Amino acid sequence: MTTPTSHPVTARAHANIALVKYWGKRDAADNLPAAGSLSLTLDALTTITTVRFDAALADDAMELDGAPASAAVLAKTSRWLDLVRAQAAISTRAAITTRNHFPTASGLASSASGFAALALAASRAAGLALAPRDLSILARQGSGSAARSIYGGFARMHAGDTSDAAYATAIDGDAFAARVRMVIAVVGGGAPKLHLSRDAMEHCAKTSPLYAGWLACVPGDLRAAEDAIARADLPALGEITEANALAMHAAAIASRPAIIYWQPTTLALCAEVRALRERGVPAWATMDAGPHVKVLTEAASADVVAGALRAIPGVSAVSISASGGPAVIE
Ligand code: 2P0
Repeated sequence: MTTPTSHPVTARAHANIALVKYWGKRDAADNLPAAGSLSLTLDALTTITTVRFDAALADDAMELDGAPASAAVLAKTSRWLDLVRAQAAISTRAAITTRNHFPTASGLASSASGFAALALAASRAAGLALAPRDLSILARQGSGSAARSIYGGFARMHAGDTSDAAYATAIDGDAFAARVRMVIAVVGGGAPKLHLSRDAMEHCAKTSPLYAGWLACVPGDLRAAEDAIARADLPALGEITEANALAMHAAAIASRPAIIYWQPTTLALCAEVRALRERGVPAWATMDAGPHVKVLTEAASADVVAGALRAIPGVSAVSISASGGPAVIE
């Protein structure tokens, strides 16, 4: 083991929204997903992270959005940095500075962009030059959804048979990705998550009578979503997106005790999205581990969708995001 001091390396990554959700693990220790997933990376949700390995440091240090990270976040990040140190055969501690540039009070999860930016910055700072597939594995070991944020546009997470096979790949569909937009409606002012998704997934897998049904529907949804992207068929992709999110939430809601991420405003937004469709506007809703609603639409309809969502009582902010690029060194 050596203890070199590195130059600081800064990386940028964007968050992604799953169109076919990741909900359940087959191995918590190595953070292996129970099934594949599929996402769209978004340009409006960005994390910028700087990492420097410093021989003078006795412990890892982390600043998050201008303040020292909590002990729990630092401990988790430090354990993850051990994976980078093992690959690079170094023992040096690291100083991390990370900042999220998300729409004001978005209340959106940042672990996807966070671990994607961290995987790129930390591996480079440690002297590693990892291929996207290996970066994706490293990001997954921090947070499952982060594996997909290594790529721009549409990305596909593969469950794989082993840890080395559980990575994401880019889906060829950049021209189609450039045509779509995600309209993000924030519900309830971005309150902290009711249930951490990591704990919620485990509870759902253990207690929900619908969990097996949820897992059984994922492979077909992945095939249908990939076929829709290959055909640049937005209505087909939208239908799968909305149906898959509802299946994930149905499994979560059936957990005992229940995991209910929705608020009344969430359902009012879903009803508005259906009403938009009935008027011929292409719009399909998806929800994650929180009450916010993200609406898949086309660029030409994004303003109409955003205006309709803004009018729903209980919505605190609405933003429009285009497809984002891959994780890059700044
Ligand atoms: C997703 N979610 O596919 C799904 C949909 C939440 C709902 O990925 O435990 O923070 O760190 O691997 O990636 C949130 O889970 O979970 C998530 P960990 P992560 O986007």
